Amino acid sequence: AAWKSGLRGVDTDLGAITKSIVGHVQTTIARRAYNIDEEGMYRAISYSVRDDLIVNWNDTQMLYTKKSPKRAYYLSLEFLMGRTLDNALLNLGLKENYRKAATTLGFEDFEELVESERDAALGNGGLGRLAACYIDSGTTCELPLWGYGLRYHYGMFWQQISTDGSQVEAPDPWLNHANPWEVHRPDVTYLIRFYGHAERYGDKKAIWSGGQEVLAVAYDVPIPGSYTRNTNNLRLWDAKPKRGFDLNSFNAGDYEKAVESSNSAEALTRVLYPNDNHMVGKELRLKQQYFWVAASLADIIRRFKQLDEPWAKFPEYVAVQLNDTHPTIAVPELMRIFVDEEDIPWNEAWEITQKVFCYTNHTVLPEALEKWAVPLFQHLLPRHLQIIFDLNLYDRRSTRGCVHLLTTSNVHVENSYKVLAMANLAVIGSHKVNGVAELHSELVKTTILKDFVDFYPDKFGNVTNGITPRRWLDQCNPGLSALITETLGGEKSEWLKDLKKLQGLLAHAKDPVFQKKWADVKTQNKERLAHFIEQTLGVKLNTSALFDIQVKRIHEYKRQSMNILGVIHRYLTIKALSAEERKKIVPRVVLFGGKAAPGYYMAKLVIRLINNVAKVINADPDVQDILTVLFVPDYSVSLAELLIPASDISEHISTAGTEASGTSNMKFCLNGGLLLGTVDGANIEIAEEVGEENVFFFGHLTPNGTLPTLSELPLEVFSAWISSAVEDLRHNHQYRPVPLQERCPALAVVFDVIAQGRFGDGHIYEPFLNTIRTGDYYLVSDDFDSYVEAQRMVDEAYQDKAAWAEKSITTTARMGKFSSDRAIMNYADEYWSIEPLKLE
Ligand code: DL6
Repeated sequence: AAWKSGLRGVDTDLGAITKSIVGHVQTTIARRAYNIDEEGMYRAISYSVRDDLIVNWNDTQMLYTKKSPKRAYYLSLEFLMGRTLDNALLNLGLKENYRKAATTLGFEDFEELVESERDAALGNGGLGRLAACYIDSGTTCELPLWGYGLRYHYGMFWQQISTDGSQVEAPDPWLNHANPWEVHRPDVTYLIRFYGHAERYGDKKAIWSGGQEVLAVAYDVPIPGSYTRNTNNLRLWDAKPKRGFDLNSFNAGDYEKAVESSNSAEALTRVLYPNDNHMVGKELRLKQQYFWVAASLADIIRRFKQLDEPWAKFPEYVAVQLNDTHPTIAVPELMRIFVDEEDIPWNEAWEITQKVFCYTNHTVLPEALEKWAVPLFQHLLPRHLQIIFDLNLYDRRSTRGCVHLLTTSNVHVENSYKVLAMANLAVIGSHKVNGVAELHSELVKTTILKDFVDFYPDKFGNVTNGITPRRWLDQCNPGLSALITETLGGEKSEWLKDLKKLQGLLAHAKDPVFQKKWADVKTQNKERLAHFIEQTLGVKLNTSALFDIQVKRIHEYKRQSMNILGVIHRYLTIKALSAEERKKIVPRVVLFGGKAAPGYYMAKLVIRLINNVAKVINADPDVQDILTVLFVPDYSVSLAELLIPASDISEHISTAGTEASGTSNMKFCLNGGLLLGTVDGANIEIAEEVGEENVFFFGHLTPNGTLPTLSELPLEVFSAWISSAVEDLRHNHQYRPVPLQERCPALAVVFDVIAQGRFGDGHIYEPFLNTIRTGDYYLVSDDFDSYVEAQRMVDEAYQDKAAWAEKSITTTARMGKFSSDRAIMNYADEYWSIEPLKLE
């Protein structure tokens, strides 16, 4: 407890906190204390907490300046932070004091205040939330780690569901109310150039001039660690016009033209592209990428120059992590700065550049791989294209022509044009490349980047993803957190900072008294969720039912389709039973959540089907309290915090070889939910840790319903087997098609029911049904029978309450590996070579 009081920079007793809140009410937000509303109180409290963070933040930055450690910079186009206040209070150990202070000031329901905060939804899904977990863990592990991203004015869209069940997108103007968690830094700005022309001279040098210039302005978000005073920084860039408006047009009375350029500058950071695992080749997106990367590198270089060290030492002070290929333009940009601006000879510049970057790949899906058309790139970044061409020649010589940065688009042969394969550029520009789970890292090497492996075998590695147990257990599941601390003894911080300590729960897994307490927490979490759902959607849930949850982006490869088709199958099965037989059924609540990219027709059709199936099932008295189905709109980090602790089973059912890792699988299991999944991504490692007997695996590619133990089947063999088995199945669907009726009779019955209009006009769903009838790229018909069988096994297992509780406790107890503290230390040691630096 010492760090909470004595070591802190700010007075944190109750009186001081109350005074600081009232001070902010009166000055920062200019209101009177006796007529402040909830929104104002939330802001005043946040400013007060921020004061505390900023004291720590300043001290940490001063320490870094004084000691000049090597630092790592995490470049991510997405940081899906969610809410901040609760997280900051828990990390600072001040939640109870602030709760009391708020009560003193007349705000009895502190949780309501906390929940009034809007999510910072600056990300699409797994990749952005991973960045947020890593930035939390980096600080908690006291690493000198900064994040760099963009300050989008509109985050991930607000999802609404129309009366016909379809997704409707609305903007999310999250900055409309001032954001207390950022510090505007007009003193930190850089000028960023686009377009123009590049003239070569000398040896591989050039002058880039003309075009458009835009200002990048910094906004800093302090990132607190848990049980430490260390506070890191997330620097987000916003775009501003270089000049307010064009004076000539203004003087000539053409006001529209006068503000045109300032509008175009500000449009840069206006909105996050809402695509997950799908590349969109839009100029504005490329502009966003360069703007962010150029500002971040300029900032890093300015800091390095203050050290007055030779350039050769740059990699001894700087490591840059490329989060997917989005920041890959950093490679030619650093070369441009070195060669054109700093006069460093090309070969030396290239050597330094490669030592700075590491690249994480997050997907092997072809449609997600970034490829930029050369003409577009040439137009926007003419100098960078020259550098890439030079690198291409250079690298092709050293790899005897086997790897190439340029490939030909295969849209139509007659229309073919060259594209830049950004993953290839990221590989040659980095000294380390990793995937995000063991199977995925192997697939990266055997599929999309296989040409590089022969030349750079030592570059490739794996860092399995992780999640922060602070947000994903302590914060979202306070009941379970308290029970764990009480059971393990000692301070909460001990297991929160060393998650392997959860293994101490294993000794209690069979204890009926402990099992009862464990199950009670789950029931309370279900009740909390049921209350929210009744309030917001007006549907009552049976909290003694098995809660089965699938929440993630809606994507064909994630196969929400199979889940809803399975639900229909279950419904038809129950309907065929007598009233007596129905009483024996294990009641289920099936919850879906997730957003579809606005242009993703098939994913949106699946949302519509889910909603319309839910409507019919929930209105049918025959299945009342036995089966309830719901699509929870506008899935977000905050909603995840409510849903995850309430699950008995969660579904992670991607086609084998398609989900790089998944991280929600880790969150559910950490909260004692059991996993129903395919042999894919991190599911495999979760099963290895928690024991195969505690997960429900299924799928055509899961021989005999069990995981081919990796020790028996080496990973290379396993990954090769998965890829070729998937390919064979697809090939057969394409060239030796068998009618659905024969392939999977149970599924054919479900299709007939949909087509006959049981869930609204059947024609609407024909395009979706046809993707499975013919082609079935995601192998739904191949896996459906074993999915239904796995669900039957879930029902059976759930009936034995003691055995289920034991499975649940064992699962939580063995999830220690999946802390993002482990993952970030793995990056720190093996990729960045940075060390913790503690603020005393
Ligand atoms: O690594 C974080 C996360 C994985 O857990 C998911 O399995 C994977 O689909 C996701 N990948 C992307 C790639 N998109 N892009 N660009 O979001 O990364």
